Amino acid sequence: MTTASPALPGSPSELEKIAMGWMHTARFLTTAPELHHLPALDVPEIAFVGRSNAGKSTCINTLTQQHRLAFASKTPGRTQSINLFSLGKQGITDAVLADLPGYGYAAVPKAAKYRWQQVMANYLQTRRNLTGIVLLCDPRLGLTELDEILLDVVRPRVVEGLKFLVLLTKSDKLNKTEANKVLSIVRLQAGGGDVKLFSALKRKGVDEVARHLWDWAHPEGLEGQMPAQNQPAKPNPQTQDEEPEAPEA
Ligand SMILES: Nc1nc2c(ncn2[C@@H]2O[C@H](COP(=O)(O)OP(=O)(O)OP(=O)(O)O)[C@@H](O)[C@H]2O)c(=O)[nH]1
Ligand SMILES: [Mg+2]
Repeated sequence: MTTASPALPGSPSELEKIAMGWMHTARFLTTAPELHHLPALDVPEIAFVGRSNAGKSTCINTLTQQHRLAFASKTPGRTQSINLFSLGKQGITDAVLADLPGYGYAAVPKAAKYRWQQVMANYLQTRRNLTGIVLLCDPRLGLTELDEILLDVVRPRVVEGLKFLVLLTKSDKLNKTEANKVLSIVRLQAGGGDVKLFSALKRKGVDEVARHLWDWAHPEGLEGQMPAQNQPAKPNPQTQDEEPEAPEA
């Protein structure tokens, strides 16, 4: 393994750089207006959820360093389907990001609102490969009633190990005192879960969040990332009498 050179204060660490490179591999996979249109996948999936206009699509574009990957707009309700983006070097998908339509947009007709709430609750409760949820929240609104409902929906899965991160987006709109205040309030509301400040505009928290998501998708760490020629030789199964033993944790 290569030894990481010490990072200068404020500069991205070696792992953050790896995570940003990984994020940059993002490419469009598919769009699904309903749950049953989503392909069954066996790689970790990370969903971006939150109120309409919270900055989900912009956050994905910022993390992936691609301006037009996800549709972002001043008009709330811009994202109307579940959009999946593949991540992984050399065209090999090792994780997927999911950009979800936002909730809470007043101008959406009641029936459409209800339908979407059902689709989202279903997605969050049943998507088998869902590994982590990033809940984006405008810190000037804080966690709203609809966000609390979402927290209730996902709580049983979080208890079972689903990863969870709250991002306070548009933090460029707050001064330091306001930011610290909302950070501690939302930390309490989120029951001690991870809460971070984020700004697409000022690029605040970008490297750190990329690293966080990389960790979610690569629980085996850098060791699992070694190129094949550096890994210990695998026994040829055709020359084995028995099943190979599971690698040690
Ligand atoms: N100042 C500032 N504006 C932001 C930031 N992130 C997003 N925005 C703006 O917020 C608006 C909504 O952003 P989107 O990314 O489309 O929001 P969304 O959550 O995907 O919205 P829906 O698709 O409607 O659910 C756009 O005008 C963005 O430019 C940020 O960090 N700072
Ligand atoms: Mg969007």
